[in-house]
Amino acid sequence: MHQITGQPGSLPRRRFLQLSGLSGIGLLLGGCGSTLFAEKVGETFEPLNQRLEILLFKPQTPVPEFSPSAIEPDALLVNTFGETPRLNPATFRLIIDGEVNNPLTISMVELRQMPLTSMIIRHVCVEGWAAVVQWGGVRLPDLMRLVQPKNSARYVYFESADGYSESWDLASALHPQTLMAYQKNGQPLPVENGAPLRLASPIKLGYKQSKWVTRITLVNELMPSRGYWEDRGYDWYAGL
Ligand SMILES: Nc1nc2c(c(=O)[nH]1)N[C@H]1C(S)=C(S)[C@@H](COP(=O)(O)O)O[C@H]1N2
Ligand SMILES: [Mo]
Repeated sequence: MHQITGQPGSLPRRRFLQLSGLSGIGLLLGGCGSTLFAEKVGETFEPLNQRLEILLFKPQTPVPEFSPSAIEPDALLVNTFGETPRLNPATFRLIIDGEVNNPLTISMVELRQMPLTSMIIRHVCVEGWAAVVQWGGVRLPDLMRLVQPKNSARYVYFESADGYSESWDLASALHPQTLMAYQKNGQPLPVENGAPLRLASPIKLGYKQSKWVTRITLVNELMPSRGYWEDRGYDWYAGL
């Protein structure tokens, strides 16, 4: 996994400095109580409780990655339980809410301004196939630092535009290789693979990797529904 240096492009200088603060430089400007993304960035380094500090800052064991020559472009089979939703990336907003101090609504433009992480990992589906894939996107722990999970947060729900849902333990959501991906094999994420935004992580089975994620909700207890396949008898933790 490696972080690609942010591309300031046409961003105003102040904005770029705010966003680059996410990677730890700390050139941050204060927030003022709005739920807009721009106002939240400055609150990134508020102190968290110790358990969350450990999860966020003590590196969890990274999964070894593959070299670019190992990518298997044709091996990733599209696996969708129903209709493929077609979301407009220009109006798309990801909501992050629940047991957090700073609920957030964030656009694709803003997500692309955050540090881009690229990784080459193996995707494993329980139906008996696997594929080495490159994913590019925003680390979920970076988004978690923005929303500031409360002490009470234990689990994370992912809601998808096709009606799919998943729940994860907080530690797995905070793993450094858990991404909200918008690129696949160096290209924009195709719609059938979850555009504009999907989960990608080397530590969970394929059915945990929700596509078309529209909402991330932190909770203190699992709800009766723990996920689309889990409700049909599949393992909840589903670790690799
Ligand atoms: N929203 C949504 N996400 C989903 C699914 C789905 O049906 N809907 N299928 C899951 C399963 S079983 C797998 S193996 C992967 C497949 O991802 P791909 O279609 O990009 O290969 O997506 C997962 N995420
Ligand atoms: Mo799967």
